[in-house]
Amino acid sequence: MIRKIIWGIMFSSLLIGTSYAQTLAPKPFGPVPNENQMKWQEMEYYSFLHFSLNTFTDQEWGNGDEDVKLFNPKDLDCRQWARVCKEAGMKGIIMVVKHHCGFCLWPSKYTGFSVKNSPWKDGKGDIVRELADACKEYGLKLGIYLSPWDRNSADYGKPEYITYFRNQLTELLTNYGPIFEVWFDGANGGSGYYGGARETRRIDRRTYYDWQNTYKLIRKLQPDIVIWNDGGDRGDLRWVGTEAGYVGETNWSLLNATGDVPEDMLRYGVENGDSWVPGEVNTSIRPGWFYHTYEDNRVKTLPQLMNTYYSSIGRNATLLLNFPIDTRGLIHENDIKASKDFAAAVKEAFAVNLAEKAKVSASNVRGNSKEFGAEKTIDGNKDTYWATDDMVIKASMIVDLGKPTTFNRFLVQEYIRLGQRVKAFTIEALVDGNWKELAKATTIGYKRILRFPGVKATQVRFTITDSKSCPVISNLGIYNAPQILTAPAVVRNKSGEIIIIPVDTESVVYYTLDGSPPTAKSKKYEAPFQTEGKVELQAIACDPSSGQSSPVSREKFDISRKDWKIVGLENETANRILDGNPSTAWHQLKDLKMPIDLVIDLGMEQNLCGFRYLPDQMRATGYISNYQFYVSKDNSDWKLVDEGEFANINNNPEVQIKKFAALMARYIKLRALKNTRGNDDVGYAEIDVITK
Ligand code: FUL
Repeated sequence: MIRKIIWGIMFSSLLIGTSYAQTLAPKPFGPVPNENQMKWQEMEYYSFLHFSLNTFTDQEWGNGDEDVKLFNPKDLDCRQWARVCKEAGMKGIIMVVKHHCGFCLWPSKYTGFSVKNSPWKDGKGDIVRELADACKEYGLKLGIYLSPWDRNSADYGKPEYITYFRNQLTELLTNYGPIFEVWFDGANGGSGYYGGARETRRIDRRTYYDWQNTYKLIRKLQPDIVIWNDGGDRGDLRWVGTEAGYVGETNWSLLNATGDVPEDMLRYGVENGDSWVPGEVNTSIRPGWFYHTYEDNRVKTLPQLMNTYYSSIGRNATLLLNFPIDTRGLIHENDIKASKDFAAAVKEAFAVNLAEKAKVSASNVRGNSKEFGAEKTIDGNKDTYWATDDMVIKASMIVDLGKPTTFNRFLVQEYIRLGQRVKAFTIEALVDGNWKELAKATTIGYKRILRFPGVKATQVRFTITDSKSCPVISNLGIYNAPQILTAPAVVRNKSGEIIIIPVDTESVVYYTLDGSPPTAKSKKYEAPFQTEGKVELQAIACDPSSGQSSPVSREKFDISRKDWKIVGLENETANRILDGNPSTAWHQLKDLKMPIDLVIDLGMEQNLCGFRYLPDQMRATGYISNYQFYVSKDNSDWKLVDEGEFANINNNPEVQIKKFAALMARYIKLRALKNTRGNDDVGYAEIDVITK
């Protein structure tokens, strides 16, 4: 009997032993992405297209009373849009089919404020249809931006509008094939035309739209969709809290399903959040979202776009890059060139994975099983991974490149289907027999790319120093990306002196003042120099060793501000408004109440035809949203020459340029009527005028 028992024990432990040989995969940890979020994340890069009546009125936000007859793009070509996006390496397009003004790019049954009453194609056109066809032809996915705020609709603010909104969504989600993403912007409620009422309508962002029922409708009509929502109930994706083109270095794909989401949380996610809500970085290739001719020379440069790439896709987010469609109905040539150069530079940077043929080893491998070995990070298969034993949350991997190799980029991916786990890691290189730290970072997520100065080494060590649970790493890459020179910054101070600042100390700066493109044969910049009157400056930074040059910095300065004085203020720091330095700002005194004026004496009469206002670039406060602009010859008899809103200044605090009919005056007055936060803080980084 006893023998039988002993045999029994031995036999069953043999069985256990065999089942142990087959190591179990780690269990999911915390929230994980659903299939739609997974497919979306793998798209990585796709475009936004902004096009509306705004394009023809040169505005960022329309009021809802614009004349539909203005909408007449003569050369509209959705195939060009799709081709450009495809060639830029994008995987899809999100079209703004209705912006805040309410104008619809498709002939909606539910409103007359659409293409059907415009001269374009005699009112028979449908841009959403043409774009859906073009996307299909080019193998791109289609998404839509439908603004919840509608400054045209008479019903906005009433329950009837929700029916209207859902009717429009239903049209869009049933008639145009598969839609991969739907985008509900957070700008909501305020002044507008509202069917002629011309008033201010406020709504409660949390309750008005009854999002949960709208979500049900969306998921019924398009089961494979992801929902982006910044205005109310949490969707599948989150805004990252800025339109400047980056997400936090620490970026958890998690949020809590309920409760407020301060901007910080948008930027970084919530480490122990209860829902999978990954970040999407949305930014425009130009300062504005809509097309303005005056931005033709302000298309982002290659270094700026590369920075955006590393600060979005390189930080566990996707990149949604906007092209404004111009008045012809096309993506502008400058934007095409920028997006192509960007695609080529990304391709070049990641063309050769130096780790691909390396010998890899790990400090711990789950169950010592080949299935979870370090090799799985370089096998080119996104569904295999290196994992450690359950209790091991610190581990390292050594990548032996076989010979001294120069590199400056490290790429790593977690197998996020099992959750986002890593909290901290380091990269080191074995230099002269010692481990030298190259970079230290926090989260990884779907993809993390680190940049560091080039180093030559044979061995690289990747150490996970902290993780929520055993790390699960699916991919690893080491690259040597070519150097990209950055255009120098140019400022003109109050006394008219021009200062050119290259990004690094090695490069040499050359410039021109006659509108011609600078080369290494142009004038060399040695020290700040004095200028008077209007100046057009172009500058480049050159690397003397490679002969390479940066993109061109172009700045047009108007009259010098040498003799300007801020009227009625002894405060020296107020002169920051005129110092030409965008990083310094001045805010009005605390006890003032709106409306708050700023009066400047230009020293002599000038032929004025516009002004520029740059809000505080360092602190997100005191942004003027509604203004009046006055001019005077004598500081007593004032003439109102312009008034309105600085649309979207809250999310995109770029320089605001306003023009008016030219007239002679010596004094200017910028009157702040409201700021974006509804308080009495008014700040300025720079104020300038435009003269004829
Ligand atoms: C913002 C909007 O108000 C802008 O006009 C733009 O559409 C951008 C993508 O979202 O919040």
